[in-house]
Amino acid sequence: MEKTFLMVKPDGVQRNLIGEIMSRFERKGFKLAGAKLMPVPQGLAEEHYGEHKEKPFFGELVEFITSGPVFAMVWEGEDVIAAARQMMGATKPSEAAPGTIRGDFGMIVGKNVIHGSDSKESADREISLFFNDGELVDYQKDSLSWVYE
Ligand code: DAT
Ligand code: MG
Repeated sequence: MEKTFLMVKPDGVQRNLIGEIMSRFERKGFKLAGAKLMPVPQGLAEEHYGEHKEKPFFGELVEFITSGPVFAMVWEGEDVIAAARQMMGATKPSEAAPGTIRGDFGMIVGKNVIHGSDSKESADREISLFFNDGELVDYQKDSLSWVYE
């Protein structure tokens, strides 16, 4: 089953949105494989956002993601990477559809509440950056027979 890395950013944690966001993914039918509240050290932030290091907003992005704890999660499901991106909404909250996380809870691109992997490669990379193998749990979830055929 495909896995994705999702992270409630410091603004979402401060604004008490962890439960709301996890609830959306749970109700959708994703299966939780791991989760933790954690600070993001400078080096991890720079590596995680490495693809943006030449962008003018890189400094602010790293400063923001290290400004308070994040809630890091790994969720599993069929096409879960794309499904989670749909549920997050567009990068700019002003362009994110109502009903999406960024559309419902965000106002500006610099505080857009949630991160999610955008491809299989980034999911694998980000999961291994934030989680050790021992922190991911593989278990049977019988209710999934009511989610899938
Ligand atoms: P996403 O988070 O939707 O994958 P991204 O990978 O293009 O978007 O950018 C990573 C983060 O960087 C994004 O969530 C918010 C910030 N960001 C992106 N574009 C920006 C911009 N034009 N100005 C300021 N911050 C920006
Ligand atoms: Mg991205």
